[in-house]
Amino acid sequence: MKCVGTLLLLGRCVSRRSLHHDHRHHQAQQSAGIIGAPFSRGQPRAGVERGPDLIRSAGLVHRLNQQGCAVKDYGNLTFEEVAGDESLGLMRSVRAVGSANRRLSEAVQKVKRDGHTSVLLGGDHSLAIGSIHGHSALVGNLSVVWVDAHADINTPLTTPTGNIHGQPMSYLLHELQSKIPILPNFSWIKPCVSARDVVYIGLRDVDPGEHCILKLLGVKLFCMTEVDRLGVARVMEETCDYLSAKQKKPIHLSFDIDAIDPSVTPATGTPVVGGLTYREGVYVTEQLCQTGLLSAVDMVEVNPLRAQTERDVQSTVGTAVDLLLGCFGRLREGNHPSDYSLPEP
Ligand SMILES: [Mn+2]
Repeated sequence: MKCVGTLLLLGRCVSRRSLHHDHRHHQAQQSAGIIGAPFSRGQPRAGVERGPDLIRSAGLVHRLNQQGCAVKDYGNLTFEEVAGDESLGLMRSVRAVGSANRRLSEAVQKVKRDGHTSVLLGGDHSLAIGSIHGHSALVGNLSVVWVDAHADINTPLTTPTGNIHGQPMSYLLHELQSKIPILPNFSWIKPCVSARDVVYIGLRDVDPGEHCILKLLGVKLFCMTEVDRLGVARVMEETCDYLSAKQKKPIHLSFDIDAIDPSVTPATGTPVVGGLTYREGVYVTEQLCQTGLLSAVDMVEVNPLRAQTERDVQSTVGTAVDLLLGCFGRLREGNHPSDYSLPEP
């Protein structure tokens, strides 16, 4: 709902703003449960399995602690080789993707059971299957905010590439269940998200089958055209209004680093020009944090082997860290602990 028109609406906006303020304090006390998933079989480019350790070595845990956020690092998951994982038509590594995500789903369930906001460090975006499945298994119905250059909603039958990192949403949506063929190691996946509970931000490279699905299901989306037209502030206002219009559900943020413009985050497998700026990306995380509903975050597709220079890697990883800090209450105006006492001379 927009902040224009009647006094009634104005009153709503004021009260929502004061809610936001309360949530800042609440959110700063949320704890992060970090899971590393060094997994790359959802796409063909090596290197994305290095994401979790790179993001950690850029100081993620220390910096979260510094801003008053408790952290438990659950370490990296291990994924064994899956024997006899032959291609099924175009589809590659189906069994490996299925079993890795099953393991991830169980790990996310454990993190949620322990009371943390789950943080998945990928790995490629096929991991959203296990991350969202596990999150939903513990908290029930949830909203998904998918920030990505791509919609990742191809079915195994519409995919032009066979890469499962371009398909995770199709396995998760109730509405697409009848379009998904039986796949080995995928039978444990139960659709757990409704199309009306999904918001896309940053789209600019959408395949024909994906576009058909998005229109057919009426999925809420802010492609780069909408970001240009409305500005990121209104995009986030409309996103938060849309998600809280019905019942307020826990939010799952699935952030593909390729949503950000490749001039800032070039170290990724499928860069697309014309993306979100660093500031727009950080703004998205700040606003989602302030809803007080952020319950799980994925940060995926950081691939150092796709960079030209060490500086490219640092810019990409540093941006991933800053986006995660934004999810946990970092404000660009500055932060201070509630028990901070000014020194007296
Ligand atoms: Mn993606």
